[in-house]
Amino acid sequence: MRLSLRFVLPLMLVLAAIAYAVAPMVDRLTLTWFVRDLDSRASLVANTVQEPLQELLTAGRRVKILEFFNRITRDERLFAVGYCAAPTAKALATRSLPPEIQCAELARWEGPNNHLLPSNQGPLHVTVLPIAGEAASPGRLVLVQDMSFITRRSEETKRYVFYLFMGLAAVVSLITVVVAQLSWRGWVAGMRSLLRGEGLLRRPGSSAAPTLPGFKPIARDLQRLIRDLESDAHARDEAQIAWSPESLRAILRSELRGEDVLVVSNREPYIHQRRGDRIEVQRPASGVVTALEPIMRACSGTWIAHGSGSADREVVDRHDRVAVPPENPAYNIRRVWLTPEEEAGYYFGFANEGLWPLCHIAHVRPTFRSGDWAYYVAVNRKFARAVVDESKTKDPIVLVQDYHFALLPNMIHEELPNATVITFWHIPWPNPESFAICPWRDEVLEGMLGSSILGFHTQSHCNNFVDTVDRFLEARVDRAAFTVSLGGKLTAVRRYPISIAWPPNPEIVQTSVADCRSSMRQLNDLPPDHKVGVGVDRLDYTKGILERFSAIERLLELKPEWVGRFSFIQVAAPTRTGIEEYEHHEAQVRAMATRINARYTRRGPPPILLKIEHHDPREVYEYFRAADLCFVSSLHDGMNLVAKEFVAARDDERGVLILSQFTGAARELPEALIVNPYDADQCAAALHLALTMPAEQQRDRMRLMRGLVAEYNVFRWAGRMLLDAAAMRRRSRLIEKTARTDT
Ligand code: ADQ
Repeated sequence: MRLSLRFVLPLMLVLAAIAYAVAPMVDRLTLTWFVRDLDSRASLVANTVQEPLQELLTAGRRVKILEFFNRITRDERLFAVGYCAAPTAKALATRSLPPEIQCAELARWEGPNNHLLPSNQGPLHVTVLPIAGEAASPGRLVLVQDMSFITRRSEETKRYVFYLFMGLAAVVSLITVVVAQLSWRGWVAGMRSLLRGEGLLRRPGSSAAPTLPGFKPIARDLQRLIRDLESDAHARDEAQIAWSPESLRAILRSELRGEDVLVVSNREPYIHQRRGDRIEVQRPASGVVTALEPIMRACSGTWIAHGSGSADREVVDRHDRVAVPPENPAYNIRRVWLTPEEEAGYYFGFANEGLWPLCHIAHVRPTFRSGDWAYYVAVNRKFARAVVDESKTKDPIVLVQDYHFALLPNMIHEELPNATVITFWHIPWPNPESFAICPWRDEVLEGMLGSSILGFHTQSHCNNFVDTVDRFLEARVDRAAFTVSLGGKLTAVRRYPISIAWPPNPEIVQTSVADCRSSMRQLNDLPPDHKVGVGVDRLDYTKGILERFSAIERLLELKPEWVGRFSFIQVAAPTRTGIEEYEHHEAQVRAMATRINARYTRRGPPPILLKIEHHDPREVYEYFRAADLCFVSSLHDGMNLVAKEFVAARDDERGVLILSQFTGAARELPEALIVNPYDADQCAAALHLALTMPAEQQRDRMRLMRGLVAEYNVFRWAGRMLLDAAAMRRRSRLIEKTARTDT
């Protein structure tokens, strides 16, 4: 509209100016025509009156002549009539004859252009014509005609010309504006979809072929530019920030001030357990809680999670909320209650017997049951309702955690289309062939694509996901921008490698390395100079604990000098008990440790010390600090935080990390001894190398790894996702604003 006015007003002004210049020309032209008409009319009148006038003159009847003249001037346009017999005579004329017209001066009116006489009544037209009379020489007939009607007509003509030009201006403007609007709208629509990242290759909401091919080069250039600017900004921002809970909070305050932030995870950050007549608050040792809690504190957000503690129901209010941390409440947990059947189907069934083995290539068959799937759908729906209940605005930022909630992003998107859903998938994403066996593969993919940002630990997980979508869904995949567009919803697929808090909490590293070494050896009846390796895992088949034991056995076979001089302490937390596969795995782990120990116990301490129990983080860090090496042999692992925790624990810059090549961590920690856990000989060689590695080399490797973990800590992981979400929201608000001002 504004654009139209900007264009039409100048056009109208130009055309008005033209009309103003043209009108006098038209006026002069019409005046000439009118004068010519009056001349002809005068001749006509003269011819008509000639005969009767001559008769009256011959008869010398002056009074009759005057009556005759008065009669003919009744014609409203004939103003006056006179007759001059000679230049010296007095005019015989109607009273209306202007005094300027004297018989002696009639020559003045006889020239071709001398007919106009201005007067008070308006201009008059004077015609002088010869008439034969009683004298020898001809007299002169004077006809004076009223020209005021010409002035009136001239005014009308000018007005008409002006209106004509204005009408013309309006028509031209209208046509121009319609044409301009049509092409502008097309352009704006193109730019808008381009900025949304959809490019201009497709109509919104359709996966049809390109509609505006002319925009393709601009689209590509602009997208590239935006990407370059964004990655530059990332690199600059990230390099400049020392990531800590404080800097994360500060960034949130500046970038996401006043935003409504929600976290959804299966596990809650604080669990209330009943111990007799006391209620105890447990804080699960989880890197994710450590990373997300500063966000919750900064935004006073709400954390939605399954209420699984035995006293959880006792402490919530009537909205199922409880303020945490208990000692200094800063945010709320909203607890979602699940029936035992729901928990069995959604958590143990579809999530842990279906998706977990499906996404980990660990050669354990996934089990898919339609009953489990039904519970998975229902529980995701339950959490979606909780998200809607808890959001204070129509466009909250929702951080969805992990494979328990594959369907939740789209369910949120359906209810709150303006929400920014950031989904982080903590486990690997397999290749399309492996994923294809899931009977609800399309539903899972479509559910995840309700996210605005979908995060994985590594680029290869991102690639696998995009390949899977490309193979099975009618979605538009942009591999340059790494975005997927399904049904008009755009999802950015990004790599956000998770990490741990840095620096580690001083409480968990307060015992010196020397004290940790001696106390741990004493506790386990090991000699002071005994070499010790450590493994810390959930008792999960993906962690490669059996392969680790095989490598230890192989070491003892290949390098018998280590028998009785080296022991491996395996700390294994029971997990997902109740699932047959896990029970079977635990039995296998126990049996293998027993068998190997039986084989070598005769010559000193047992090679494997198996501790199947949960330890608190401080105890775990004491094992890390006491050990000579840490062995992470996962068969497939999204990241593996144990590797990073071992590095963080070694402020003495000693100790060697042996790390499976199938962990996300292996991409970030190349200074570890990288191994294939399926290759027992190679792993045995790595163990030997670690046990004999000079202190200097240990220090060099450890220093580099510690630098990386310090720089890419968990606050950076969370901060980067939120900065990306903030940028995305700014961009879409800008597009909305542009759309509003254009309509
Ligand atoms: P997990 O499979 O649980 O995590 P991991 O990353 O190693 O694997 O984290 C395990 C955590 O549990 C560590 O903090 C560790 O210290 C702790 N832990 C292990 N055994 C313990 C024990 N016996 N007692 C006490 N604590 C113990 C999933 C993915 C990973 C990904 C993380 C984070 O499978 O690939 O790195 O999420 O995204």
